[in-house]
Amino acid sequence: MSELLTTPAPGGPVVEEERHPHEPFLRMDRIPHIWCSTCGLGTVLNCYITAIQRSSVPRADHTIVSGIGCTGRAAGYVKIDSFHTTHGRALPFATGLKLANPRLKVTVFSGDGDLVAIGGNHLIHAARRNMDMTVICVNNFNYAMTGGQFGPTTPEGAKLTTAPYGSYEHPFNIPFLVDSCGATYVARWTSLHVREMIETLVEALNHRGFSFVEVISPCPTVYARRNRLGTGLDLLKYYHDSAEVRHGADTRDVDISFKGRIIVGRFVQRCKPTYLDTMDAALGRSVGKEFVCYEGPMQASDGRS
Ligand SMILES: Cc1ncc(C[n+]2csc(CCOP(=O)(O)OP(=O)(O)O)c2C)c(N)n1
Ligand code: SF4
Ligand SMILES: [Mg+2]
Repeated sequence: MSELLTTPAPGGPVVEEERHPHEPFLRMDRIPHIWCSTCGLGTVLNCYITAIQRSSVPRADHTIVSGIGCTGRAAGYVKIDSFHTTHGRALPFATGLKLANPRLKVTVFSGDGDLVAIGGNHLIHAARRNMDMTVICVNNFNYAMTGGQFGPTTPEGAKLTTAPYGSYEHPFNIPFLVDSCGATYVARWTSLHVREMIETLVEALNHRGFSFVEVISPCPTVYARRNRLGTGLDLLKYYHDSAEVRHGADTRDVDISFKGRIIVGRFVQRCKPTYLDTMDAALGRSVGKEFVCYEGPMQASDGRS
């Protein structure tokens, strides 16, 4: 809901200015944004900003790191400490940030190409380490910003500029990938599932360890046009008709096929020492005394300790 501000102009009439409640969290000097009409990215950003406010982490401790791409633009729009890094390198940058200042809540907000293709190596190792950070991966099934090349998340049979007859590669099932590598919180929603996505993002932000949220999101300009899937609204209708909520689903069963059903929900939530926990313990053993660079109880986001 918007907010009406009344500004008395000196000696003149009272001017009414309409402000969006998220304005304090946006770099208004960067607006209007570059995203196309009915692209899902605005919705995901909106959910993230709401989740920041509902999380238990103070605003000053939130940081956002993005790679390059349409999704990567998010870091430039949020008014918290933000870093727009090189393509595929958001995760190592975020890791360095967390190690330099363990108090920060570091969130990587980036695209499927950035995180799973060029940055795939960094993704598996961040998950393996249970690195203390949250990753929001916006999966639009293609490299959108560069004109729609296919990649490792493109469903088999989907057409893109570099796959004019349809991709014939097996795509990654991203939740299974990060789960099998060691992620301790894994969820998936579509950009239609606003309420659920916000709840999940709050949980992910409060979680200690590597939390990963995949958001399936419309790219009407490139992916949908190439595949004649209609407008952004048509894609939301498809999500509505094809999404099946299955909390706790075995991640091996959540593959996405072209025009197929989409299993969504919170799949994994487990408690395991994080990278900083194991680093503290190892350094403590080396120097012969307790070494704590990050204070706080060992706790999963569902409150289990
Ligand atoms: C090292 C490097 N390689 C390639 C590029 C070109 N490039 C820019 S954005 C992009 C794809 C982004 O895809 P994705 O991460 O899925 O984001 P989307 O645009 O789909 O949101 C590529 C290949 C680059 N900028 N830097
Ligand atoms: S090209 Fe696709 S992902 Fe990029 S802003 Fe446009 S609709 Fe969104
Ligand atoms: Mg993409």
